[in-house]
Amino acid sequence: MPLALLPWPAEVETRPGALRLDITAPHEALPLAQHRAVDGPPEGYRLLVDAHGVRIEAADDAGAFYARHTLAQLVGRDDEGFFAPFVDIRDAPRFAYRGIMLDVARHFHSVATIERLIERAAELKFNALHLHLTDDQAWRLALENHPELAERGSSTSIGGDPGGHYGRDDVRRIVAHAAAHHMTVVPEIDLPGHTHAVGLSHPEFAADPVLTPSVLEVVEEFGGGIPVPGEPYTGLAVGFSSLEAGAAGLEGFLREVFAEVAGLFPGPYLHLGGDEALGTDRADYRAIVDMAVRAVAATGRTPAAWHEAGAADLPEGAVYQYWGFVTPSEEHAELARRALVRGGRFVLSPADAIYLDMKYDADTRAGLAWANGPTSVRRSYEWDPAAVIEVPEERILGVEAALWTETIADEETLERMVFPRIASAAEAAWSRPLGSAEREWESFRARLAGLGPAWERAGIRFTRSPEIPWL
Ligand code: TNX
Repeated sequence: MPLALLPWPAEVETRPGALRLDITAPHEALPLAQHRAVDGPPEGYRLLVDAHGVRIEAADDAGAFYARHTLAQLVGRDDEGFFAPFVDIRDAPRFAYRGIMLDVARHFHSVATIERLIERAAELKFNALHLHLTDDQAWRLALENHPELAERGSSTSIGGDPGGHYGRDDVRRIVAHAAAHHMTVVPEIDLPGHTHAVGLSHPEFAADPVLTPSVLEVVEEFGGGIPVPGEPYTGLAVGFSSLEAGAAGLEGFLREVFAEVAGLFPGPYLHLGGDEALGTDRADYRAIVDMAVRAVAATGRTPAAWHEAGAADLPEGAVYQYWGFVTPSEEHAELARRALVRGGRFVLSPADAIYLDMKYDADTRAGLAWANGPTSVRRSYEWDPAAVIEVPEERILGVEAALWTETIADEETLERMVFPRIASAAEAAWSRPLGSAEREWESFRARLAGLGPAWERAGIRFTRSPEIPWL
């Protein structure tokens, strides 16, 4: 019998026969499993289904959690009711970091939407939620030591859509919900570019907008007007804003911000952005990123940044998130090399594969296409994390799919962009390298089709891409 397992486990042995389950819905299979703690790899598990019942062995709670989700995916139904096929599965992730990023700055998304995203990503064995909390269009995090940032900086979204921000209780809810699903939250405060919204309450820290030809081109194509200091920006140009490296008090401000962010988010990483700072000169870029790195160091956390921060001086062990293409341009390859020499670790988010805001095809209503788009499900799947930039596999911390929300204002659109391509990222992050046994396109598209009914039952409005033989 074909198994719709996703991501595909390390070892699967099927046997003839099935265990009848006395349940009325597939997810009820979850509590039925017994869990025994054993030695083994972090987040790994063994799932045994035979005539005696279901047995789960795992080294930690996350492993047992993933075993139960694998079991839920195995459950089938026939005339006599629900059953689980006899299997012996041994499984553990290829990479320790398996992330999904949500941009809540370009469009605000509610706590309830974020909670549902956490639940659905966790089912696919993701363990990190990266929240892009600040950008030119908004500052979405209410801070006690700097309430003015969110008060003045979160009133709108792109296109003048409704704004919003997260208070302390919202953050606590998100962090707790993530933890209950074995996910950590990585907060991002983006700098030195993407900071127009900071200038709404702190004009003293904001450099004048730099209106490069590419900025003006985006204004021409998408509207939204030219950014005006002191006024909320509702267009989708990037690269025009910058913090002012020489501004008095900037370093102290960044320390206060990162200190409070660290208090709100207990995870190991603080993301300081560093991307697309096209309006910041190189010396200023390094100076400001250095300040942010010192601010993060003071919290005891590990700095994470987009890979352009290879041009700055991040400490050994810092995490660089690579967003270039699967085949890097020389410029991006060089930045990655510099990060490697500095002892960096990498999270791979190749934009032409797993930027979930790229259109699927020319007919996709929402989405952008700049990253070699449109991006078919097949293209989102057929790449391997170890074959993108030249780094040894042990320096690859993991993989992260990113959902930018310039064109994504509501939860239905979010779901249509995230599902099904999130499944491609799940396999890149968890399963063995591309080309091994089931980690290839034909197997994937059949298994993905098998997951469709479960997504439907869960009310997920996924894109029924014609590349997948949906049931
Ligand atoms: C690039 S690549 C961005 C974002 C945009 C996104 C849209 C990178 C780190 N930044 O600012 O939202 O493209 O696809």
